[in-house]
Amino acid sequence: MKTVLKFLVIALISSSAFAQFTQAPLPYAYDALEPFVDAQTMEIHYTKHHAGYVNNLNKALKEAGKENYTDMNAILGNISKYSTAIRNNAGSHYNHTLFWNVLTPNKNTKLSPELAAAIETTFGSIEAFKTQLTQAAATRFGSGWAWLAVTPENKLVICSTPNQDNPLMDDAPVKGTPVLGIDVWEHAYYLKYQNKRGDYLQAIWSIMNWDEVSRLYAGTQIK
Ligand code: MN3
Repeated sequence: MKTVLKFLVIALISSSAFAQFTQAPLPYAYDALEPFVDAQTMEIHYTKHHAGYVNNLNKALKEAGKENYTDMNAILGNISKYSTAIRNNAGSHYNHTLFWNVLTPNKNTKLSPELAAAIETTFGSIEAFKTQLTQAAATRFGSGWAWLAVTPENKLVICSTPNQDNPLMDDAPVKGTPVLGIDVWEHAYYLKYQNKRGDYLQAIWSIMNWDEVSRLYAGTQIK
C-alpha cells in the first residue's frame, strides 16, 4: 500500500511538472484593477482565453514532435518555421504573461530615471510617448497588440502587431524586445467598454506598472 501511494505521489508530481508551458498565477485578484478593468473581464481573460492558449500551445508543440521545446524566446525568434497554431498560441502565451505583469493596482509605481530619459529623448516627452502608444493601439485594425520595444540597435520604438504576433517574432516588421504591451483584442475590454476602445486605452494608463516596465527595460540594457 505504501509503495502504491508513493508511486501515485511521484506520478502526480511528474505529470504536473511535465506540462511544457504553464500559466503563472495572476499577480493580483480578478477585481484588483476595478474600475479600469472589471473583474469579470479579468477572470474570463485569464482563466479562459490565456489558459486556453497555453493548453493549445502545449498540444500544438506535442503534435509537432516538439514537446521538449521550452525556450519561448527561441520559439518566437524562429516562428516563421512553425505552424500557425504554434505561432498564435506561443505569441498569445508570451503576450498575456507580459500584459498581466505590466498592469497593477498599485498607484505608486514609477518610471526609472533611465527609461524616463530614453523616452524623452526618443519621443519628446512622457505625454507624447503615451499619446503615440495610445494612437498605435487605437489604430490597430481588428485584433492585435500595441508595444513599446527596444530594437536590436537599442532604440525605443512604438509599434503594433496583428493577432497574437509580437516584435520578438523573426518575421515581425518591427523587431525588438517588448517592455510594454497592450492587448487590444475585444475580449480585453468589450464587457465593460463595448466598442469604445479609446476609453479602455485611457483607463489602461491608470493601472500601468511602471516599476515592471522599467525592470524590463533595464533587462534590455544588460549586454
Ligand atoms: Mn487577450
